[in-house]
Amino acid sequence: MNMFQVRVRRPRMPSALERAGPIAAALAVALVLVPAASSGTYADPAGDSGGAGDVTGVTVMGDKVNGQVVFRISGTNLASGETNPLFLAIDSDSNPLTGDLTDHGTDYWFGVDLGGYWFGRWDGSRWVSAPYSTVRITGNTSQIMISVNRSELGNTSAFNFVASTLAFGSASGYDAAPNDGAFNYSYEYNGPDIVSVDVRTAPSGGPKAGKKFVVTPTGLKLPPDGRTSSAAPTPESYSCTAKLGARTLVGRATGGCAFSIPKKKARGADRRTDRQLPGSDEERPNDIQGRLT
Ligand SMILES: [Ca+2]
Ligand SMILES: [Ca+2]
Repeated sequence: MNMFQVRVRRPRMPSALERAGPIAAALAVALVLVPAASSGTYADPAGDSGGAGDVTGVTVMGDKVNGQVVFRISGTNLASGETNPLFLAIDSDSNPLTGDLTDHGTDYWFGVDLGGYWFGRWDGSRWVSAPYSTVRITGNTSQIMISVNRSELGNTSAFNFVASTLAFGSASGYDAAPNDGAFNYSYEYNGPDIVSVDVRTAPSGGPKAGKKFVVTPTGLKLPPDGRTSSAAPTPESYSCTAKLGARTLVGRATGGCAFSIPKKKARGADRRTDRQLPGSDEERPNDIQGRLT
């Protein structure tokens, strides 16, 4: 699973929450997000490809120890002929401003058709053949599997990618997964590398004794992927756990993210308790800090 802890901790809370008093100081909320593309599984709609192969999903599995990564691209009519190829574009440095700037900053590129495949890399000014000693491509028209080691992908640890199809000749059509921007995959997290998350709370000023306190994630920030939409992606689902001091609060409503704050301050509630929460490993690099707005 690809889950991300968002610990809304006092040290980074905005001033409004800092002024909210001892309850805010003692409350530690952990938010677990399941982003759009959890567990390395990425979806694309069916029926949006015209006469081209229709990509409906990509599953990515990377071994962060040996570096092999496997893309399992599912759909219909995939790579079914020389006029209906399948492409996998990889922006190996998750940077749309390096590589082929006309194509999401793609640095490596697979083209697969019925007869074989081509694997290329951007050499700074043009596409050239890439070393392929670790590449294996197998499958059929409903699933194509592309396996490659990161040693032949610029030793990437996280990358953007797009799976696409293009039919030309008698049939015509095109499909891109995703429709806008690119998917992101991190070996470390077996899914997208979430940079941060925006969180809304009610009341906006922070928890108050005797009142309900609700946490809602409003948008995920992922590495830049060249998307044109300004709307932030949202998690597919999320859940919350909360402690007030040493006391666990029972959450209700969506994701269990609505908490009834007791009227009296819990004994032993202080910031140290927050830091002693199980799993609150403050050194984890991908910890996400909720931004309370
Ligand atoms: Ca599709
Ligand atoms: Ca790039």
